[in-house]
Amino acid sequence: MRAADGRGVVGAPPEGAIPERGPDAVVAALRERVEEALRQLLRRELSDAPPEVAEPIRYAVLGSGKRVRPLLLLAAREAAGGNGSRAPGAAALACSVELVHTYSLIHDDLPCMDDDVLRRGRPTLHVRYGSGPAVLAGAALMPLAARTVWRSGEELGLSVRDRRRLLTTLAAASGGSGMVGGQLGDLRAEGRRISREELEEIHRRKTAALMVASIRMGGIAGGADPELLERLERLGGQLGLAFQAVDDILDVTGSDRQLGKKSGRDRALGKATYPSVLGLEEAGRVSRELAARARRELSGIRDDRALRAIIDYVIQRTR
Ligand code: GRG
Repeated sequence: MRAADGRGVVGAPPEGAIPERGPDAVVAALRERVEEALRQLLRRELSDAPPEVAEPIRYAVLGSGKRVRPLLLLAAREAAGGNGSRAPGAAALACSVELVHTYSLIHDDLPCMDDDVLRRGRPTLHVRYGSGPAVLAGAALMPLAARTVWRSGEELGLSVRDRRRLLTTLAAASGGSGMVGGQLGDLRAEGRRISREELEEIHRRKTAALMVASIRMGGIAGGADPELLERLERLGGQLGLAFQAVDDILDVTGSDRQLGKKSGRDRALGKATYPSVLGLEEAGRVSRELAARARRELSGIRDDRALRAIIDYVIQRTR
């Protein structure tokens, strides 16, 4: 908001700050920034890539994802005092975690993994373009994510040390001790009865690790001190599990149309899920408890509006 003479209006929020509105509007406004940044990023970064790779990447990345991980990064950056999600580089940095997430979905859907045919309301990438292009598109997204972290960190004016911290955070969460390790645990647990502890260990790696990394990266980019970073990471860990619990519940209760992917797949594949381990009702109670624990971590955070809105969104979502 600007006065006619171009000066800021007295009392108006700083330029780029998340507007003062209800939780849904806060999430929607942040998501719009992420969508625009993703379009811009792919326009720039894929201009030289062969169309056989560029087109599948665009198809996968620009599908109708919920963008929860980049939203978390932007919200955590604001919580740490970063100056507005419109700051040059902020939304681009947030895109980096969405690129990693998209790669994981592409590979997760492959016939050699979960063999899924529907994703984000459309045929999965290998169904649309074939398994070869899907593997290549997924593989290309990882280095693109790393490059995006480095470039956007530079744009944000972050030190080389902080940019390295961002990169190592993302790499650790995506690799064998994070998402890939969780995927292995998930595949190994198929058709087996496991305990809640074992289930949560899988989900901590498979799903929560990238959410924790997103939040930590936002904190680093916003200049969070070690204490705040730890609090943000604890919040991310609880929220990541809550997110997965809701995901598992929706797989039982939702329709293909509502979810944009085939429902009932977890049961068909014999996956270990919150409802299969705890029952549907208890899974619902646990998801709310996890979200409540995530909310409790907000107590030491001054600007918690966006994080609070995302927690509410994650637990109330219907897709
Ligand atoms: C190297 C072969 C190979 C595999 C990589 C595939 C993989 C490792 C890991 C996959 C783990 C995975 C898919 C985790 C995500 C779990 C999850 C809840 C996904 C759904 O996320 P949403 O609901 O999806 O945020 P949208 O479509 O909204 O972005």
